[in-house]
Amino acid sequence: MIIKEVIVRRLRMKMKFQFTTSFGTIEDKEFLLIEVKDENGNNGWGESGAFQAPWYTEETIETNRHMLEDFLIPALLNKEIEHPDQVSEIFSPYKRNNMAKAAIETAVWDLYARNKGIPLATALGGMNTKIEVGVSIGIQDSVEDLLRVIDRHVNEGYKRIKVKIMPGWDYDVIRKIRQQFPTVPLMADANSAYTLNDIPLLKRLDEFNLMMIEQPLGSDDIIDHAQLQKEIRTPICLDESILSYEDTRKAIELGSCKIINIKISRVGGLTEAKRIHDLCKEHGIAVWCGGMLEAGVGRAHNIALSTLDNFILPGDTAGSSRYWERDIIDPEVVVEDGYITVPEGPGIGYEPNLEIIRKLTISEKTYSTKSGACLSPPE
Ligand code: OSB
Ligand code: MG
Repeated sequence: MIIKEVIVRRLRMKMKFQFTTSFGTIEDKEFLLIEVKDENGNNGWGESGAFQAPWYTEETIETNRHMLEDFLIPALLNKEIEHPDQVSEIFSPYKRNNMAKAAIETAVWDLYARNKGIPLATALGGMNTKIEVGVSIGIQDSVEDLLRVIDRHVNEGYKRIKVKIMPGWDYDVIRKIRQQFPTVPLMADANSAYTLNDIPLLKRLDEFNLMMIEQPLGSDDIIDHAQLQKEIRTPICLDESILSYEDTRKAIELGSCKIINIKISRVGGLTEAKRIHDLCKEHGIAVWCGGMLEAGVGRAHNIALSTLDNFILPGDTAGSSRYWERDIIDPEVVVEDGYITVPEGPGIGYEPNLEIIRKLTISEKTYSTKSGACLSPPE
């Protein structure tokens, strides 16, 4: 296939709740939606995980737009592509900017699977027909509020509860959760809020039988995490500090974690996500699929990836109705008894709803060879 046209849309979507983490609060969601079209007019869809501010990684919607417009789209347009694995090759001269890369690489994967008439999950080598999901719950105004939100999600059937923690919202909060929910599969995500000075506190969390603690230390660290893992029984899961296969290899070698949260956007696309998955499997490191509060297209990619066999822990890919009044895909993502049934249609298996997408679009730009809007990439 040959990519002849790329449409970059910026959408604004109202979230049903504010999402507070140790790094800040996300209210309404803005993100880039990418549509690629091939020489036959067939299309594929991708979504960027970048937020408005660089508080999870260094990327933002604007840095993504810049990377896409000035480098990634020009590098891709008019190239003959036999397999989506080639896209990360084509992008390799450009350093990092993983979310910008993933947004368009995932769209090419969708297009490829649609053209083959197979589900994206199948194109990736995934076999699971349903995936187990949990829910990630932000910091609330009070512990009582948090307990109510947890109760609601446990009753909805979610298979594990993840709560965000930060200094001042940690030990006592988890203790109260455990009092009310002694056996619920529970984990905590610190988004980098602690340092090695907090080892005594992090050790005390061992008494709550958490499934894991996610990214307790520096967002770029794998050294201190290795030291911490020696001191605590709770398995460490890395999120922010794993940006590539190479990061994964080093973290495993150092013993920095026992579990990895794979996010397609953070690692630069599905090809890299799959490589990380395979390496973890080889080393007995369990993985699960993280989330970026995605709308339907990004959510659909997460579901397809989660069908690979080492995704043995519940992911953060909750149902559409948890986030949105109305998602941008048909059908919406439905969670039943803690499971999502993997769609069987071609590509991501959900249809982006153009009428809804148009209503949410705040800007849109089309790139094609004809428009001449692109700088040429280095040869
Ligand atoms: O650390 O996993 C995280 C959302 C935004 C940025 C970082 C994270 C998260 C989540 C939400 O935990 C997961 C989701 O429901 O999509
Ligand atoms: Mg996290």
